[in-house]
Amino acid sequence: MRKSLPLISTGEPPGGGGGGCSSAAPAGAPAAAGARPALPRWRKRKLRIALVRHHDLCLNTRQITQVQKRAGVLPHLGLGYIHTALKTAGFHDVVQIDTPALGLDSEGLRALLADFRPDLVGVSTTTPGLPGAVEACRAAKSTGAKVILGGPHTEVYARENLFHESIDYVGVGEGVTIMPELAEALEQGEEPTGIRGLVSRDWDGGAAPMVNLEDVGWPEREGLPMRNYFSIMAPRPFATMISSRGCPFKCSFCFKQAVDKKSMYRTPEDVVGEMAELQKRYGVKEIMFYDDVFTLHRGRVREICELIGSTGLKLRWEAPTRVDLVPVKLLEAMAGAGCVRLRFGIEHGDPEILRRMRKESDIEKIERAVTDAHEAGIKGFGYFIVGWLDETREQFRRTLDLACRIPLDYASFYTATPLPGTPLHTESVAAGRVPADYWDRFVRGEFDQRIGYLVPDAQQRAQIAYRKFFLRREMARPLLTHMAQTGQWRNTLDGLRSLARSTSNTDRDF
Ligand code: B12
Ligand code: SF4
Repeated sequence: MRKSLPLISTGEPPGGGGGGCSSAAPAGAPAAAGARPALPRWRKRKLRIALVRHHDLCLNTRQITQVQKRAGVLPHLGLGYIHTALKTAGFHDVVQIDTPALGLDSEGLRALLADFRPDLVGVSTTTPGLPGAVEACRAAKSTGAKVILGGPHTEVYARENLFHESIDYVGVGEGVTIMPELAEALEQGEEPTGIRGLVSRDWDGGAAPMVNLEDVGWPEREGLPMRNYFSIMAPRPFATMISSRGCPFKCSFCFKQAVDKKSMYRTPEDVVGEMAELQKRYGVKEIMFYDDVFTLHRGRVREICELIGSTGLKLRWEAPTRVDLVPVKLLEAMAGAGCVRLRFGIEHGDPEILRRMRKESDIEKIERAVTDAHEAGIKGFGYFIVGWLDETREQFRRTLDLACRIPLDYASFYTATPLPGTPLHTESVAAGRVPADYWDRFVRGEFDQRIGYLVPDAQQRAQIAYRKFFLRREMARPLLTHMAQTGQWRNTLDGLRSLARSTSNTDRDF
């Protein structure tokens, strides 16, 4: 008898089904571009579908281990949206398997999949997370399911992933359209050709058309281990949301996706409605927005704040933004509506490197924005990048000075990582710092080593930056306030202890 899954997330009880559509799909069936009749609504779809995130093997992280380990386990909204789209299309026998949240390794994932016996498995990945995703695809294939890989990674590498035998299809772009169409084709026993955004060994459907997430509905969270998600930044339980997608800026380290060409915004009503629902249903105490730049459309943010005020919603929330998009009045409105923290993409303290990053900001704007937020009662979190191409120690020290000089309560110091398809990658290859074919070979699984740092001591610089920022006397009060407000005592203290323990004699050289 089939055991019930801890994270089964169904609109209907798991019914008979399970009949392995993969064997039902006739080889070489005629392409049915646009001609596939939709199944009648009343007919229950039998396909069993698993949506998986599995990234226990992330070589190319930009974060130091002490921080990576404690930062938290944050939900995957993309899979939640795909789940909703599948349900709307009538597919109810769907589970999301989020191995970081469940604490499962590859063996655990394999066992769970074997138990669920899916017909179709969709695995999501970033490029750095690919080794874990390929493991998940292998586990899925071992159950006899059809396997599709999707996520931001496939926007730069699509067909190349088919090098891995366990991957049948690659989804490029919107999973919310690709997955229901693929599921329907498999359900009907057809070859999935003609689907936009689907790439297989016989078909190349280019990229899927863009969708406004508001038209999909809210991401499915039912059945997810909501209490296992945590962030060192937030009180538990917390949740994540996305209120807009896309960013028109072109910072040279940032991986651009199709959605960046045309930003998409959800209406204030839809955003505030989801916030209220999260509080009511899951008792969440804080919401973390995953937007690229939350305040891109200031009028909309103002309306969100007004709506929060008029509905009487009392909830902490926080969001990412740029230093040039936070006028004082907006900051005041946000603070009044429950915004407790803004994450600023500051990146560097050296004007020359900021210019090379194509950041379109400057030190004065950075100081102004962080100070204004602080004065409005919003805590500042600064994202910084260390170890930029040819960054001198002097330039690195400017980042440290800036981070410690402005009223920031938090900071993260990523090591510069030339993601494929970015201008930073092109420049790093041209400068001879990384091999031109690293990512191509990484995608084929030829490496167990991360891409090279752009300055030899980048990792050490990141460590030093964390230590100097967080282990300062001036941080005692903000850290205590943070722990008292979020309850993140153990995690924060462990992190600080581990930073202190790693102090080395060479810190003095910086
Ligand atoms: C929130 C976030 C995180 C969160 C949560 C991760 C998550 N996947 O949800 C955390 C903090 C954990 C994180 C970590 C990292 N992240 Co991140 N993250 C984001 C961010 C800001 C938003 C993601 C999001 O929710 N988008 C909205 C949802 C709706 O979109 P989505 O998840 O992409 O899903 C859509 C499509 O991709 C597709 N899709 C997704 N999955 C699947 C699966 C199938 C089968 C199909 C068909 C389609 C499909 O359909 C969905 C909608 O229709 C993006 C930037 C961005 N704008 O996307 C960066 C981004 C994804 N992250 C990135 C990076 C580099 C990282 C890190 C490596 C950074 C680090 N610390 O070292 C790690 C890697 C984690 C890992 N091991 O894979 C890069 C990825 C670049 C790349 N080439 O892959 C991005 C694009 C940022 C950037 N612009 O450079 N990240
Ligand atoms: S780093 Fe931020 S501002 Fe720059 S392009 Fe990426 S999302 Fe936009």
